[in-house]
Parts: sequence; structure tokens; C-alpha cells
Amino acid sequence: MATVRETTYDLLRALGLTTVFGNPGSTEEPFLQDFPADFHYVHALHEASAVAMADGYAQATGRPAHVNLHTAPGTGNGMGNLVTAWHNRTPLIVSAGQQSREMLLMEPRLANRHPTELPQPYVKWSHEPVRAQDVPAAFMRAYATAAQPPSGPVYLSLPLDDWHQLADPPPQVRTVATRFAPDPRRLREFAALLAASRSPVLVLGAAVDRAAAWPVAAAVAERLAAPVWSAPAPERAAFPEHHPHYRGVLPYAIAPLAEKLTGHDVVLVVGAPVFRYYPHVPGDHLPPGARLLHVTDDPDEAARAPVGDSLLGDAGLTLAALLDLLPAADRPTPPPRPTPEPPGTDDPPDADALFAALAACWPADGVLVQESPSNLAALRRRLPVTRPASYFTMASGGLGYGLPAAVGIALAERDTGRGRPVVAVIGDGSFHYSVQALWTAAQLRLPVVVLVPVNQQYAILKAFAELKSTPGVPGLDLPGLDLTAIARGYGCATRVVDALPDLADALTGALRADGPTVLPTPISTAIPTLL
Ligand SMILES: Cc1ncc(C[n+]2csc(CCOP(=O)(O)OP(=O)(O)O)c2C)c(N)n1
Repeated sequence: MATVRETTYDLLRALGLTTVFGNPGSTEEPFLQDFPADFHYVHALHEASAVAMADGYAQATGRPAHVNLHTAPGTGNGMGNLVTAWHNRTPLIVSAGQQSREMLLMEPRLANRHPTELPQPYVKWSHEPVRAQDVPAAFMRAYATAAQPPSGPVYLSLPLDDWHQLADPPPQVRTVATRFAPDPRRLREFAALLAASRSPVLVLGAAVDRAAAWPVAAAVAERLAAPVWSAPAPERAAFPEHHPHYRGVLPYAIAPLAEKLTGHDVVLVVGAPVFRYYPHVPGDHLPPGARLLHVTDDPDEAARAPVGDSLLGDAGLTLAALLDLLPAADRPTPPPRPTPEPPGTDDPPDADALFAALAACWPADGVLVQESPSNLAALRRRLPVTRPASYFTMASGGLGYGLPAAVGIALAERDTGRGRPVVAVIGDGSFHYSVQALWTAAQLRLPVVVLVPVNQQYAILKAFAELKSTPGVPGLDLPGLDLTAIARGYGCATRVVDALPDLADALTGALRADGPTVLPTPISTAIPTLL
């Protein structure tokens, strides 16, 4: 007779979940004992890194990923990036150890007191099996729940004495749908409104990229002769950013966003919230006379939109179905976007000049991971994303995602055999939230490049304080940090890029290395404006 542990490993194998990200503790050891040779345990030194690595891996492989955390404290440490996984729509199966059932009544050390409540509300489903024999089937349900739309993280709390129990017969290995098509009648209404529109505009979000739908998005934009904006603060790029219809990323405040849409009568939003606002700049959500049509696979996202009519459906399937119904528009194509001015030549450079230099030596198939808050606008302006599934950041606003996510993405690039180079641009503040991910990259010999614009401050918070008139906030400067020593301590190569002409050589060398390289690059301390 098989044990719960054996039956669970067989199921994980059948589901293709043979990579386990984690940080082990006593409550996980009975699960991890005699770790099978066909599984890969990716050791993170902190749970925040484990969760974000798994998130990056899941997004880059396009499949759910499994992360194993240490009971309540490990879950707590992973929570910030669980919040991010929720907003990123990443199908993550988070399992966590729990103390022995026999002792739970008296709450021993490391008992998870309210295990199903602890990760709420940032999981789709949270469960502690009622019997040890339910553990394998709970994994099956967790997998199905995480993968089905809207995809997202789930949580299993697993008592450590369950693993040696005798199992029931194994659960059936099931498959579930990961996308669904829109209601045909409502779809026709949307198509009719678009066809009758005088001046439609498209606003596209990360779900378009998750659905591998760039070509159909471009075909719809061309059919409608409509300009295309990226939804504010997107976690992935949704459209070829060198396409003549592309306009840029919408601002993330109410009034400035509506202002950019002025002149349009129909705004078609696909695969993004309406909208991911950040600083409060009050105003109308839409320009006068405009009507918003919202396509999303998440009923909750549709319900909380302040304006617009919604259609539930997968971004790619819905765009394809719309394309079939739309006649070619009889209007000129939108005028091309002005090319940005040449960057300045100050020393130290500003972010704009740094990213212009980065764009000049960017590897064609490079994957960009971004967590550099005040420099985001400059980065997105200077380095257009021209290939699908090659730009990743956090949807949540929580720091500590980008660095470990880049490590998970680089591992996925290796495991899938795609081998695309991964470059993370991480602010010198953001760098420290999950910095220990560097060690995992070094141990796995992943050639991730981490470019750190060093401004020795939390510049975006200074910009926010300026916007909101809150002077005198403490804790916004970052003196006395030695990034080179820190990176070396975790086993990385480093090179300080003191002069922009050195960047190309530093980047090319780092991409050829057999391990991670950190490139601290001093930049101007001038504070970019927030809007
Ligand atoms: C987990 C978490 N803690 C704190 C913050 C608040 N916060 C937002 S941006 C920021 C500073 C980021 O600094 P840095 O990476 O150097 O980027 P810069 O703003 O200087 O471009 C902080 C602390 C956050 N977003 N997430």
C-alpha cells in the first residue's frame, strides 16, 4: 500500500510539478525526505524569494508552479509576494507545513493557528485537509483552482504527520480549461458599438500577453485603425511597442488618464483592470461622451470598475472573435508617435540616458524584469518591448518581487531550452527586499544580469511626498550601502558602470558569464516627477 507521500509525489509528477521552490523547516521535512531524483528543489534563503521565483517560473513556463513554505512564519515571510502573485494572476500552489495533528489542540511551537485564514484574502482557495488521506486529492483541487480563470495562488496547510499515513487510491489526474470564450450575443453588441464608433481606442493589459494574443491584438487595432495604449502600470507588455499604432503606457491617476483618451468615443479595454490607479488625482474616469467596453476573464474585476460595460472572456479568444465580426474601418491610421529627443549628457547620467544606452546594446531576444519605481517611465519610453512574454514586473506595487522573479524566469528559460537572456533593472532601494535571491542564482549558475540604477534614495517616495505636499518624511535616503560587497557575498560577479560607454561591454560580458552579475550604475539624484 502506498503512503500519502508516495501518492502525492506521483500526482505532482503527473501534473508536471517536479520543480519545488522553497525554504525548508521541520514541519516540511517529512514531505521533503528522500527527495526524488526526478524532482528539483530550488532552495531560496527566504520565503519572499521562494514565492517570487515560483511566480516568475510559472509565468515564463506558462504553467502552474509549486512553492513549499514553512508553516505560519514562512507563510508570513512569503506574504508580500503572495499579494503580488494574486494581482499578477499567477497560478501558484503554495503548500506549507503544519504541526502534527496529534498536538494541534494545544497549539505547540510552529503550529499554524488559523492556517486557512492566514493567507487570505490573497489566495483563491485555502485548505487544510480533514484527513491525511485527502492530501493528494487536495493537491489536485489546488491545481485545478489555481489554473482556472481568473488564475491565481492557492494555499494548502499540511500537517507533518500526514505524509507517512497509508493513502487511499490515488485521485484521478484531471485537466481543466484555462480560458473561456465570450457570450456570442454580448460579443456582437460590443462589435457593433466598435464598428459604429467614430474614433475608437484600445487599452490593453497583461492578460493579452498571458493569452499569447499580440498578433490578434495588432490585427484588431489595424482593422479599427485605432491607436493602442498600454493600461496603467501593467505587469506584462500587451502589444508590440514599436508598432505604429502604439501610443505608450497610460498614466495611473484618474484625471491624467482620462485626459489621454480625449477625443475618443469608444474605449475598448482588454485584459486589464479599469483602471490600476495609484496617486489620487480626482476627475472624471473618462473624457466627455466616451463609452468604455471592458473585456476581462475576472467577474470581480468587471464588477469593481467605476465605469463601462463588461464582457467576460479570455483576452485572446475575445479579440479573435471580435476580429471576425469587425469590418475594416474607413479612416486614416493614427499618426505616428513622435520619437523621443536624444538623451542628455549629464554626469552622472539621468535614468533616461542610462536606458537609452541600455536600449542601444539590448539583446534582441532579451527578457526585461523591472522594479525601479521612479525610473519606470524613462525605462518604458527608451526601451520598447517588441516581443511577447519578455517584460515582467509586479502588478501589486509591493517591492521585493523583481529580483527573485528574474531568477525564476532565468531558470524557466534554461528548463524550457529557450535560453533567452534575462536582464533585471532593480532600483537600489528595491534591490534589498529579496536580495538573497542572488544566492540561488549563483548556486544555479544562472546568467541573470541585475542592472541597479543607484540614486541612493527612495526617489519615488520623494516624488509622492512632493505631489501630496507631505514634507519632512523620514527614511527616504539610502547612504552607506555597498552593493558590490553584498552581491559578492552572495556569490555574484559585479562591475560598477561608472561611465555609460562601458555599459555595452559590461552587459555583453555578463550575459556570457555562467552565473549572475550585478551592475551598480550611479545615476543622477534629481527626482523625476510622478505623473
Ligand atoms: C514591500 C514594500 N515596502 C515598501 C514600499 C514603499 N516603496 C515604494 S517605492 C519605494 C522606494 C524604491 O526605491 P528604489 O528601488 O531605489 O527606486 P527609486 O524610487 O529610487 O527609483 C518604497 C520604499 C513598497 N512599495 N513595497
